[in-house]
Amino acid sequence: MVQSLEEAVKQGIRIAAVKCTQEAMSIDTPPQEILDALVRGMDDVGRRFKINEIFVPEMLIAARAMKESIAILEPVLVEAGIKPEFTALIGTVQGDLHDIGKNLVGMMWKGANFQVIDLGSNVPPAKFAEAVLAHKPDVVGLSALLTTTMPLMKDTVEAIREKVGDTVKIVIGGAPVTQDYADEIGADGYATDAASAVDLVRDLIGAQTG
Ligand code: B1M
Repeated sequence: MVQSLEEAVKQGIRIAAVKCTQEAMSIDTPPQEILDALVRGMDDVGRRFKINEIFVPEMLIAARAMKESIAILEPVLVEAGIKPEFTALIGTVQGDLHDIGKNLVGMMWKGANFQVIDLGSNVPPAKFAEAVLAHKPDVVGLSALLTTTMPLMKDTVEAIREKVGDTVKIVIGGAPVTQDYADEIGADGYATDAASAVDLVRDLIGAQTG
């Protein structure tokens, strides 16, 4: 059953994913096993996205299948005391309204079983810093799509470091952003796309969620 579930997520077949989740639950499959199948499915989606075998629409469709399955599974996960081990905070920096890439990164992180707190777009540095203090995430993701808003990434990194120093990993991404820029502003990492953002964060925080 969990194999069919994994396949349904890989193919982005929402109805099949939901049905498989319900069936797996009805025969008392351990919730962790069901969750692992969902994560494996999304991992495969990320892998194929990175090699341009699939594109943004397919990834969105697979993420939706995963999301609906998780929604059904959630009460059982809660009951079993299974919760994501890692928390990620994400947002698009101040002045920037582009959120499609940021949303994709958030979805892939959720697919990797991180708890994701999404601050939205046009997020001022101080708001990021306050949210880091409040939620104590393992990682913060900053997205920017405009050359004019890239400098806000630097301000945001500084605002976060001022509050919590190096205790949180900060990763950045977005079309105009580069690894050199990440190094320049003292971010811990840069990812070119949403699937690579999963690998990057797993490496940085040593998460064995895959
Ligand atoms: Co805007 N826009 N836009 N826009 N827009 C661009 C970015 C632009 C390249 C178009 C162009 O001129 N060719 C250009 C930027 C030029 C520049 O700065 N170099 C531009 C401009 C100029 C503007 C306005 C200034 C236009 C104007 O009003 N004069 C304005 C600015 C508004 C603002 O933000 N303050 C504006 C507005 C808009 C819309 C609101 C209309 C809309 C955004 C809707 C929304 O997001 N809700 C929009 C759109 C859709 C685009 C384009 C067409 C598409 C962006 C997108 O969503 N791509 C874009 C041109 C283009 O890219 N073809 C453009 C798909 C998305 C999946 O890719 O976001 O790159 P992307 O995310 C990727 C990676 O970058 C990475 O992963 C994702 C894929 O896996 N990634 C991360 C992203 N964030 C990451 C974070 C990570 C890791 C990886 O770690 C945390």
